[in-house]
Amino acid sequence: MKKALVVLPTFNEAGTIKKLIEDILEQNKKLSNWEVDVLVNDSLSTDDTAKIVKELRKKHSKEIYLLETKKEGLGKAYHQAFVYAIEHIQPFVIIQMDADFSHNPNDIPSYLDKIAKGADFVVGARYIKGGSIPKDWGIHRKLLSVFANLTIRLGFMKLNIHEWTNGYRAIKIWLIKDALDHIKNYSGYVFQIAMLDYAIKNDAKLAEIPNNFIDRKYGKSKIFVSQYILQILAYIFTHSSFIKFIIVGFIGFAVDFSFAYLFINEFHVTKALANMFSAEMAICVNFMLNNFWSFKDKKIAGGFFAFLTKFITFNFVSSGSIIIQGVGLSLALRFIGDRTINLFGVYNIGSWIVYKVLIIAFIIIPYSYILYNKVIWKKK
Ligand SMILES: Nc1nc2c(ncn2[C@@H]2O[C@H](COP(=O)(O)OP(=O)(O)OP(=O)(O)O)[C@@H](O)[C@H]2O)c(=O)[nH]1
Ligand SMILES: [Mg+2]
Repeated sequence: MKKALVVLPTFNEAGTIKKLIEDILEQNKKLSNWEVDVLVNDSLSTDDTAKIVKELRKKHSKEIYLLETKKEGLGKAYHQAFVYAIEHIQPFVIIQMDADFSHNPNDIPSYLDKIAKGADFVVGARYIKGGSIPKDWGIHRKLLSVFANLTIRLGFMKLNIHEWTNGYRAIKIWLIKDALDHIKNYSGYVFQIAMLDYAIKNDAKLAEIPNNFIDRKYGKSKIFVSQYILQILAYIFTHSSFIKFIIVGFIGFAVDFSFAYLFINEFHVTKALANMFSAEMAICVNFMLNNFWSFKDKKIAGGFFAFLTKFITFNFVSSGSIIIQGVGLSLALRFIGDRTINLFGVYNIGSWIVYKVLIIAFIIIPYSYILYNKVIWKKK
């Protein structure tokens, strides 16, 4: 028998907690290889949540655990529960679940099934086939949820992961142990994103299963939306190699133009030669910034020669993007046309500028990002 521990963070969930714990423990009847226990971390609810849990413990002292902590946010509550579970309960897997019945306890066996089949981290996904968000959610709530997930997916350029924010998950204890140091910095709801990001970066085996999120019927939501949005954006900005790669791209562009300008106007070098110099300067700057910042988790190791080999390869990849731009632009000019486009009735720009921007956005960025990840900064 392996132990699965369902962690329920609670703040004023007296309307649901009794039935929820009973429904969770009921799952034991369906499971022959698992023992399912419950750990409630109650952050000093002002209603009867803790009292109800204590009452239930009289009958189920071995299956129900209760922690009572100060209210310091969802992430903090999970962190405290994880530390307690590791020290005192030692389950094989932890299931995270909201205590307001938004997550159906009858789904627990499906999560455990995925874990038994080898997944380290199972996410209940609302945005895949078979999953859903509540129909009766207001439009702003729907938009917030959809856009938050989309922003994170694009921000991390991880298109195969469809759900980042839902809190119905099963995670193997070894992964939680490893992640403790990382997630302790995120005390709010953004902890969910930090936990999944850590799992991806550490090559955990992920699985998504459809989740039908049910709107809460009792109690109040604790989410503070504007703070949550800011925390999400800050997290992506500080942890996404894709965003950093884009910023480095802009810096490279600025370096290229500034040096070309300087060589041509100050040092009177010929235009072609000046542009070759400036392009190489930009390549050097991009390589260093990507190595020591964007992809610093995968920094080139193996000494000077490994570094030099990668630098030369990087030059080839960069030359590839120059060639793609040249060929793409001449094809577009030839087949779509070379004309002047009037913007907002004010500016006239050559159509080549539009082509160039589109080629960079839809060909050069994916081309470089994929090759950087697959060739230059490969995972060890
Ligand atoms: N212990 C503890 N639990 C919390 C805290 N904040 C939220 N929770 C619990 O975390 C779970 C999710 O919080 P909710 O307020 O339901 O957030 P949500 O599900 O995103 O929002 P709704 O759809 O409005 O319910 C619930 O079980 C809450 O009681 C906290 O600071 N401490
Ligand atoms: Mg909820």
